[in-house]
Amino acid sequence: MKWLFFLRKIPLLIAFPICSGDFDKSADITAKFSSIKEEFRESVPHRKGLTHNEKMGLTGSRVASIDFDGKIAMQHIEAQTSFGPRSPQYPDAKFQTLSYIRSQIPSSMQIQLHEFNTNGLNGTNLWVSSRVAQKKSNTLIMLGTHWDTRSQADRDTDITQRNIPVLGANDGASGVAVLIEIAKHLHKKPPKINVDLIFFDLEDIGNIGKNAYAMGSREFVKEHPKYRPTAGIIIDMVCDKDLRIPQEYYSSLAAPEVISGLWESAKRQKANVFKDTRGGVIIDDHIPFLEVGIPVVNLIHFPFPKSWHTTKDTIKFCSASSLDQVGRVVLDFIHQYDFNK
Ligand code: 1BN
Ligand code: ZN
Repeated sequence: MKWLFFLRKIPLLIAFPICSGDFDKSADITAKFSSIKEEFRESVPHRKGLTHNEKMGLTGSRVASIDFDGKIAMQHIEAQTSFGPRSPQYPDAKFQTLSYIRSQIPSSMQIQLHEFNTNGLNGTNLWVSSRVAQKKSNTLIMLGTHWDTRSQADRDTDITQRNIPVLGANDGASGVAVLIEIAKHLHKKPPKINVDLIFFDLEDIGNIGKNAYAMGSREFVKEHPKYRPTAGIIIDMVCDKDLRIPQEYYSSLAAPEVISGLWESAKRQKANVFKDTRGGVIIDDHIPFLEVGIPVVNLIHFPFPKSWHTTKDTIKFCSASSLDQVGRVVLDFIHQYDFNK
């Protein structure tokens, strides 16, 4: 596919010079964890040659009432930001954040740490499996978000602030907050399909030094060549009071069925933060999956809010209602899958 070739060139096209960060202090935080040996997980074959409805297993008009609490999701943002920035130069905050996420995941779910080193940086992806339906369903949906934060507020209007790290209430903590609450919901109301939740590290260090965006998800895809979920959704920057989520460019092109399913869920859930318009070209954690043919959609606020990559990315601009809408739409999408499709 021609566009896939183009997609690989995008990081070069958007690259612009920014001072490199000081990552020499970055300690091996992941060494503090006992390394969990990764087990091979049964891969689910990617479904080809099916119609839109067959691929998505959508049944039409069943409207589930979805139990998702945006106010509790706000508390997860509060907790994460209380640890400080979660970028490579803050290993203690990173350790605390990983511990926090782990502590919030229901005990019925399995957790694996995927530790990696790329460009001289240590990273940890946290992989949660809620394979309740494992024996009954071949469908596996991957929900992902990044848990790291940007090491420099390089879009701050005040140039004296641009070396200060971003706190990442929206850009980092909001996606984690939604995934934690989704995990709790799935524990209480298990779906008929398998769901994985992956918290990616090192997403947000692109164009700082020689680093790229989405390094953690890229390492994950590279090191798990047999991991082939049916489809996936990446959630990023979803708490702003003026949240608007259009249909991200590459997601529309490469995962149109997932886009249609999500926007149908948005209609059912009356989630007006979802807009029926084409969004921007975003290099996020969905790209490494798209590159290997897995249809993954990026749900992201666009055009980016003013707080993006600035010192203003604090909980002050977040809203429980925005988190609530995103959580309900993703859960509606998951529960709409037909049994054993
Ligand atoms: C998302 C949040 N991203 C960074 N913070 C990805 C991105 C990459 C967005 C390039 C715009 C351009
Ligand atoms: Zn960012």
